[in-house]
Amino acid sequence: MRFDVLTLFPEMFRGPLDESVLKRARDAGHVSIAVHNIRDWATDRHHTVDDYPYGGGAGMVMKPEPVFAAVEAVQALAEPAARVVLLTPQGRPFKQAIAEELARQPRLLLLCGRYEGFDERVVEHLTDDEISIGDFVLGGGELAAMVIVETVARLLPGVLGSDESLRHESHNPDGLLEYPQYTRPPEFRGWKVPDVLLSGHHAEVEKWRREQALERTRGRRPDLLAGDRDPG
Ligand code: 9D3
Repeated sequence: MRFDVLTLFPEMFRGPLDESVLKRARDAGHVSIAVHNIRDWATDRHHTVDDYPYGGGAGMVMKPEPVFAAVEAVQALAEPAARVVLLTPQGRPFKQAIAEELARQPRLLLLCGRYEGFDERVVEHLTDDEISIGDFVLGGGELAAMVIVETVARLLPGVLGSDESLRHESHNPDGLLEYPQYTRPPEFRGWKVPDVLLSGHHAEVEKWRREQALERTRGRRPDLLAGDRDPG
């Protein structure tokens, strides 16, 4: 799968995309990620990418011309045309189900905003999708784009090892939080591992884990328990 990222801060992407699973996936050719600076498509002497909002108000808005030019130029770099995803606080809340939907695309173009956001003509006429990663305030779309690249890449065939892939399939069967996990030593600073885990009684271990997962989910994420599941 090909990702193109459009941003005013390409340097932010050096690092996170070059480590671990993503590094292996890129080296193996399962994913390619090209990062582009929107400012390269600003044509005036000062390479201006923002301007004052019509009607007044605080902050600046990203001008449409460089953004349209950047997206059109990057679309032309490869085939087929990419689905254009705008990262914005107004977008639909990112979920694993959305990652699965995006992972079925051959190509994604992730458009990151700065300032107060984009001129609405960008939103209406240049993008196919708007995504937010949650109800908190980021400085721009860059970290959100990285979250999406990592989440989607992990779903692509061959990206995870067979071990990790298997866990993916068989765990969290009912959308519950994970049960608590322990490793050696059996006692650390006076804190003991629950006896049942040392008992070797597989059925009892399974029962304990199910109970723990359910209890945790009830306490921390009641929204995950049926009734208010995201329809996708
Ligand atoms: C504090 C400024 N805001 C109120 C006037 C609006 C605002 C504009 C731009 C808030 C955040 C941003 C920058 N954020 C993103 O571009 C963004 C984002 C986010 O902030 N939270 C969760 N997901 C995303 S995706 C893109």
